Amino acid sequence: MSSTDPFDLNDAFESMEQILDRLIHENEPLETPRYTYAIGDVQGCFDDLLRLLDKIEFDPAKDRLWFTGDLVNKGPNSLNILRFVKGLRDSAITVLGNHDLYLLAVAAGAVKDRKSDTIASILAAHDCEELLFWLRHQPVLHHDDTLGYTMVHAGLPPQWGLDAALDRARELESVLQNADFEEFLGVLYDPKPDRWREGLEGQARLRFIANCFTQLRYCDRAGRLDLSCKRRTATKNKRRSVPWFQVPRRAHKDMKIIFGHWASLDRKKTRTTGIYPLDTGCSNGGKFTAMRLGDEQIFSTRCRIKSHPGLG
Ligand SMILES: [Mn+2]
Repeated sequence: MSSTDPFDLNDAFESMEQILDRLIHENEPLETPRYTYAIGDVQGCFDDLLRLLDKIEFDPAKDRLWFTGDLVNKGPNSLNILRFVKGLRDSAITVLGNHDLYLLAVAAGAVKDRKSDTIASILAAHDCEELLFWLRHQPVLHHDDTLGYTMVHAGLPPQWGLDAALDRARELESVLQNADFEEFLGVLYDPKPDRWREGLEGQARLRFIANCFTQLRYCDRAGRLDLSCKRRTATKNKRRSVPWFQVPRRAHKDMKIIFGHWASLDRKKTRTTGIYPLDTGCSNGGKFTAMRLGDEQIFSTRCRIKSHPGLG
């Protein structure tokens, strides 16, 4: 690695401000990136992220990164991650995950933080307000027609195809970007309603949308969300929950969907056409994974940091 490499790990932390300065001042908008890489949940593992970027020889002037969300919490360096991804500007796209919404909810006083959280450094930072403003202006769904991929943090209910998912995403994003967004964060944490109908209104409608994009793992064949299920053994329950991407006749079966959130899902065993799970458990001492869009080559590094266990 050359001494001018922006991701030189030997002084990664000392030179954070220099790195960001350079990226902000030299990083022109990318009209046609050389490569686009989708990267699984970072969860505060900043130095592991830098090692992965080093491995793929990421150049912010030429390449673009997609992040599956949950940039923060669990790992030790959530503050640096936010500054870094924000500083990448048009070279990075992230969708919001449940931990990102949780950070916003804690900051808004809508929920109390937990002992295992590692977001205190963000809340105490001089640029906290600016970082959180940026964060709540990130999308919950990203779609690229040219590349042909769609990215969410968690999943989609079986009733939504691309157009419906895009509409629902823009509905939720407009609320998060509104001045009274804190009111919504106060009613976010409830698994009900668990089933989509077009007539859902108000906070119930928004909560269903947020639960799909940021929390979903299992649902039944009718699309009833089962947010209490985390593992495959849960499929034995009488509602016959299945992973959201294995519901028969789902409206999104022709889409290519990139997502995170589900570290215990075995990517190699998933083998569902068009389904790309990228959370490989970085914050729990697992691997960190990037997929190059187009040829779908996988790059991974083993993570060095074992952090607090908890919900993915
Ligand atoms: Mn998550």
